[in-house]
Amino acid sequence: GIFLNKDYEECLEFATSLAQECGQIILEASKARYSKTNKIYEKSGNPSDLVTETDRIVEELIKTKINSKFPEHRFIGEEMTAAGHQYELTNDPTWIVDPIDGTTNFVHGFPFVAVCIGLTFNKEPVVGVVFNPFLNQLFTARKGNGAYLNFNTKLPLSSPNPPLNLPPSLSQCLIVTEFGSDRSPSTIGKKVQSVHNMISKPGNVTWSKKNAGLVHGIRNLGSAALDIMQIAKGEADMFWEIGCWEWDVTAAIIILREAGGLMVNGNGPNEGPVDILGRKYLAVRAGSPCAGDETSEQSQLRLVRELWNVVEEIDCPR
Ligand code: 2AM
Ligand code: CA
Ligand code: CA
Ligand code: CA
Repeated sequence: GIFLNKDYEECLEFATSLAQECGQIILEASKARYSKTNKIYEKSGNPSDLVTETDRIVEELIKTKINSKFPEHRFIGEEMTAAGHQYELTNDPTWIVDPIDGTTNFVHGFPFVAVCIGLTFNKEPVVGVVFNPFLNQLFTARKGNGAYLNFNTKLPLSSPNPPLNLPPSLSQCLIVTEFGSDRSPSTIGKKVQSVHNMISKPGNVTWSKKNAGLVHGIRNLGSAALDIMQIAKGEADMFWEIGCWEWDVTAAIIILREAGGLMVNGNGPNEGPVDILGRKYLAVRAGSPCAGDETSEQSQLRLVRELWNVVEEIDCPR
């Protein structure tokens, strides 16, 4: 059927309290993260691809609660997918969930961990909640209603005034990226090369004859969703990641968009809307145009093209 504004509102309220409940579970579990009750497993024997008991418990809780509240909605979660469950994204209302984004952080107590609950309708993200219980930061959005931090701080943090300018070029940008869990030499080699291209520019002579940087800096929080929240807040300029999945980005995309940010495909040239199942993502924050006759979106796209130019094309099948 159709989705009305009040339906989005009800879904967002439901997802928000569910995320808060899960956040409590995650916090409690992290206090016992090396105990026998919270086992840590390596997926396919890969020490950089972890899953814990808590990931599974939280996903199961979310799935159960969604099924009873919205029995006609579909559900996609990272851990059930890891267990071999097949699915396709349809036009039906579909909840796309990452019970713990930043599992490696969770295991170590590094406080950038989030539960992500997103809802798509007609394959587009329409409701999103990203909650970091360690820092007590709750990001929420529903389509057409803006994005908020902890209910009453509107995003980006500079809104409505003063409108932050977009950086005039890539060389003034703070970039957020991740290395992901795929450490195969070809993938990681291209990611490292891309980071190299972003961070230092051979022959850039503006600062010295050698040793000059290209961008202002690169950050890596260990949670793709929280990386994107930094863009939604306006505390970093661009996010680039190849290899994450729809549950990392669905909730984050609607929050980012409602905060005026742009999400496109991670490898160009394709300036159309991001392929949510495409595993390649590039986000730019909101901001006033940085050149006189440009719109904000034109300025954002100019930064996108600059970044596409310096990153490697990485093959990343589903
Ligand atoms: P996870 O903690 O839910 O597994 C850091 O690696 C970030 O990238 C996390 O958000 C992590 O999600 C996500 N991630 C996991 N596997 C990935 C992969 N193969 N490529 C890129 N990102 C991945
Ligand atoms: Ca994972
Ligand atoms: Ca994730
Ligand atoms: Ca996860």
